[in-house]
Amino acid sequence: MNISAIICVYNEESTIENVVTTVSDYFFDEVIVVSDGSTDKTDSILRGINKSYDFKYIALPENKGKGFAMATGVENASSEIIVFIDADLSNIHENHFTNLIDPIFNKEADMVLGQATETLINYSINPFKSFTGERALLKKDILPLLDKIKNSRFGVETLINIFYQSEGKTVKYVMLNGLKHPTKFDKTTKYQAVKEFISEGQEITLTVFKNYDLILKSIKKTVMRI
Ligand SMILES: Nc1nc2c(ncn2[C@@H]2O[C@H](COP(=O)(O)OP(=O)(O)O)[C@@H](O)[C@H]2O)c(=O)[nH]1
Ligand SMILES: [Mg+2]
Repeated sequence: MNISAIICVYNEESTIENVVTTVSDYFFDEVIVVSDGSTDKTDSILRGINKSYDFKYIALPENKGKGFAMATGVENASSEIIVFIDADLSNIHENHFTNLIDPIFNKEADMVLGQATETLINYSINPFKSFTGERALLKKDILPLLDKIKNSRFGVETLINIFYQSEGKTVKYVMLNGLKHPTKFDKTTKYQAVKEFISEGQEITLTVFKNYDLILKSIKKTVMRI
């Protein structure tokens, strides 16, 4: 089975080069980078490294949200397996990719969610762990969800998670040792970070309301199992 890596980026000029070159050096069959209307140096950095690194670069003319960027990546992907990787990571290493892919290859899981160990919140108590940007899955499984993903903005991870639950699919968590994922408070001012948390929370809540049918379906599945 072939593997496409998809990196969605919005204004990550300090980390994008290292993430894209590390991903491109790994033996993915295809690497797709989607810039979501970035306005900082991200775009010029990507055009520069695209001369020596072989990846498909898609620059969306305006910011349409994380979900739209992810869906655009999937529409342009030619492999059966998709690995999403956020653009704001540091200490990223080849082992992290192997950890994400192995359970899919070995048919142990339908979707693998990676947990960066170097974050503010300890993994075992992190209520946001299913919102991770590092995930591996089969393209055929999310194709039916693409239209919804496009409009979900930051609700995208919640949407994919509840869809997998409603379909009764197996989800596995893997630790990505040493990987550093900054919080919004590391990336921007306190005021802006709080603002982003609130709007992200609203987008996630909206996703839950809009997809209540999926939640009911997964509750039914769980109840039938008991
Ligand atoms: N903030 C933001 N990030 C986006 C957008 N589109 C793509 N991304 C990328 O999605 C990833 C996650 O975004 P981030 O703001 O770090 O969210 P968090 O990890 O949930 O705190 C990063 O790699 C961003 O560059 C967008 O519209 N807004
Ligand atoms: Mg982030």
